Amino acid sequence: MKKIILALASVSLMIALACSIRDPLGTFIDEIPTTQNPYYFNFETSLQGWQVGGNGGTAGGVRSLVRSSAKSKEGSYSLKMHCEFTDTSATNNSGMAGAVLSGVNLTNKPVISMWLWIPLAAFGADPTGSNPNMIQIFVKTGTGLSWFADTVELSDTTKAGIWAEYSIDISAAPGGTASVGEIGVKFLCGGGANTTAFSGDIYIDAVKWLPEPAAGNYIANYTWEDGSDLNWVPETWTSDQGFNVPPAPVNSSEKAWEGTKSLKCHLVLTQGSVNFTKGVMWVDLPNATTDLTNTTISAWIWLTNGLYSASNPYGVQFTFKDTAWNYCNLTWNNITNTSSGWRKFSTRISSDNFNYNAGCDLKSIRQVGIQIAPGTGDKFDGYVWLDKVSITN
Ligand SMILES: [Ca+2]
Ligand SMILES: [Ca+2]
Repeated sequence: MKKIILALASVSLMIALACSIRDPLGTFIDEIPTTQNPYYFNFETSLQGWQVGGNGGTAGGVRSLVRSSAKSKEGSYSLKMHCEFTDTSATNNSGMAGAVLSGVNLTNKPVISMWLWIPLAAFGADPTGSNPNMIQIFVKTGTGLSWFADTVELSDTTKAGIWAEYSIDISAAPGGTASVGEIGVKFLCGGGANTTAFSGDIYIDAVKWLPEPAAGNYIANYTWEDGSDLNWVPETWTSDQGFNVPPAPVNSSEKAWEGTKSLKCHLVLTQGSVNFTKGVMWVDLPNATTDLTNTTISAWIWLTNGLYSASNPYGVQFTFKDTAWNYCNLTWNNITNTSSGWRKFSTRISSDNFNYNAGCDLKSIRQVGIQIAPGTGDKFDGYVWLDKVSITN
């Protein structure tokens, strides 16, 4: 019975995949966070909506924003904010950059953290004097986009020229925390000896909403730090056995997103072949009747650039089997990495996000999987690593 269902699922899935490739439905971390996917900015593939001046604010001495591989806190890229605060004019002694958000609800996550790399030059000629330069982390909240900022005086030069974490608690934002419409960074010259303070680059990366889910909010959390495979196994059904190739998946210290270990998986894909249309890695949940409705699943996957295809993108999907072995897939996510590295995939587990569903009941799930499939005509033989696969509510 299980195999018949899977065979039907595979045929329908191939149709679904073909549609997905033409019309990607990706929910990426590297897109602007929405209420469905409130996570963070890592600048790995785009500016993620950040713009000079933010949403109608003063650009001032902030002259450009580009992705840069010169420095990164997480991944391979950061956002480089080029600044030229070179005189005392009102339009040039401060300036900002920000990202427009689509009313993200941070009611339960009122602390926003970001990492900034601020060069010593930005601290000005007199950092410990009476007019230090300043950095503001700001948000605009509520229907009126009310301004709220946390000001940091750039007087502690031990934080110059390194990645340092800056955060803002928006609990007291006048517009409330239920609808955050913008987040950004503002630089202000201090005046006095710091009036003509700074020409150079500030780097921004790893902008997150804190706190991360408490342990009690994890329905599942696979980090592979115990050295085992955590009972993750490859699918062995005919068309889906891309991961069912030697050597078997194994705990690995070669790469890790979190901690020192991950799961190394050999993957062979040949689109159109009988056996390697896609690969799926599965794990049995501790409870075979787990309710996953309106939870969030995320995974860090190390992807080689061999899995990048501009014309026929490879894709990643989360997949589930319910207590009765009915099968479903969530949103298809194109693999957009042009360089090898860790990439986070995160999707709200909801029937709204079905890419394919064979009657799967999200209220009673027994297995969770990650599947990778090629675009038309593509072939792959290589390794991927999984880490920090978690389901949270
Ligand atoms: Ca980054
Ligand atoms: Ca790990």
